[in-house]
Amino acid sequence: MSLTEKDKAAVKALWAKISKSADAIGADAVSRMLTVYPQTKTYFSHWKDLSHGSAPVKAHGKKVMTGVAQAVSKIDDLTKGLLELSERHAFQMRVDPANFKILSHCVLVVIANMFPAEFTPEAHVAMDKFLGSVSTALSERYR
Ligand code: HNI
Repeated sequence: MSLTEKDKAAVKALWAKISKSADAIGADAVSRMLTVYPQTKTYFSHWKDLSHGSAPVKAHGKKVMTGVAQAVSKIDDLTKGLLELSERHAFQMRVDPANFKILSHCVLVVIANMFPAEFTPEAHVAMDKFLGSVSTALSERYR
């Protein structure tokens, strides 16, 4: 499902309100992913501590949200904008692309929780579609 101009505007408007908390959103989302879908831990076996609030979880949450910020800035062409990141996940990290949807869902849940007032139905549908498009773009290099 491609993003309409209205969706893009809604994503940018929501991002403007929540991006100052990006690190916290990322840390919580990664932590939830590892807890609820423990199979995702296989990619992070090189970390010393995978528990909630640990330094590597926080650092990784920050990294992931840098990727989301990049996606917001490249929202008009996500496939091209995220090509290099897709390449790294495909060939270096070798992440099963099914996991992109899992983490995206965790990000959505965290935003809904942290920003109930900003997470309007319009923002919700736009963000859901956006994260779906980000997952598709990250899967580009796997094909
Ligand atoms: Ni992901 C590194 C962005 C989903 C496993 N990831 C990064 C980096 C960014 C990033 C940015 C740092 C750049 C680099 O190292 O080249 N990752 C994103 C985004 C999503 C995502 C935007 C989805 C929304 N990554 C996932 C998922 C997994 C994942 C779902 C596995 C379950 N990522 C990794 C791993 C690394 C990584 C592993 C290297 C981290 C490290 O500590 O070495």
